[in-house]
Amino acid sequence: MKKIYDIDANLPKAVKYMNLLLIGVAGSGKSSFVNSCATALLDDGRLVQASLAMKAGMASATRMLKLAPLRRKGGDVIPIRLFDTRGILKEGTEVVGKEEMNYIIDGYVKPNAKMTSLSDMKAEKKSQRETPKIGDEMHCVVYVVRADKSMDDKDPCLGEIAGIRETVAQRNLPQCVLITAIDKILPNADDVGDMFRYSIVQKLCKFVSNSLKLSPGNIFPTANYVIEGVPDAVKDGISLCTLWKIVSLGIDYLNQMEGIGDNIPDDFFD
Ligand SMILES: Nc1nc2c(ncn2[C@@H]2O[C@H](COP(=O)(O)OP(=O)(O)O)[C@@H](O)[C@H]2O)c(=O)[nH]1
Ligand SMILES: [Mg+2]
Repeated sequence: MKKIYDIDANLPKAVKYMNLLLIGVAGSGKSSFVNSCATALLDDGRLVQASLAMKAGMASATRMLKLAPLRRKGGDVIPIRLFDTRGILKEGTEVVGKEEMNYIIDGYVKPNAKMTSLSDMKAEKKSQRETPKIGDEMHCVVYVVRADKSMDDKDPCLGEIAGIRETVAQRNLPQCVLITAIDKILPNADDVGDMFRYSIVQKLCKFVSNSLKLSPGNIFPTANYVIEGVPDAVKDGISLCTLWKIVSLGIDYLNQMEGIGDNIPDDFFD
């Protein structure tokens, strides 16, 4: 928790907020992840509904580049912006195309702007930035999939993600996968605190890593709070660990971009 509270110290001067983009189909657990992080960070003995979660199976209510603040204990806003996007799949068709995604990643779209087609978004001048800077760009792309959805080679979600993955990889932007609802695939949901010990979890991570050609170190199994739940140390811990892993990818990326933090002597490559 302290590491996340102290994130300011890890951000380059030009970057006021770390921008993390959550991408996933409706019902994959994006809003729940935002809420889980908000709950753990605020640490106020109650579930925070920062981003309204919706029932599985309902059409995506998220038609915007949704953003809600994460607050530390006491209420101050933490400089991490977790953007919650409209699902990438809707009845088998891509609703946010690669061009739109690139436009968002480049920082042209302001928080809480409507997500439509590229031309419509460009026409909506009020919700656009004309010349986005590094602080407006996304610093990590996070794909969100569910552990309990049939994750095999034919899974359309993975197919869609694989398509975007290429685009993101070309930009050297870090990308990772959040596998939510791990509690649903464990023999006993109460064992989420020990999820890494289960071979079913290890196998799933390996499968996702292989099929998306992403490093196993960038696959993060997690379990979110569900609406009926109450805060507990285990879920708080899982949410904060997962958030920290994502934030770390963003920090590494920014340090690389700014050329700081590497401390390589001038003659090293001579
Ligand atoms: N058991 C369980 N349910 C989850 C988890 N994450 C999300 N859900 C449920 O899945 C449904 C969809 O989640 P939501 O966050 O609205 O998905 P979104 O459309 O991607 O924002 C809701 O009913 C959540 O309560 C999880 O980690 N475990
Ligand atoms: Mg949502």
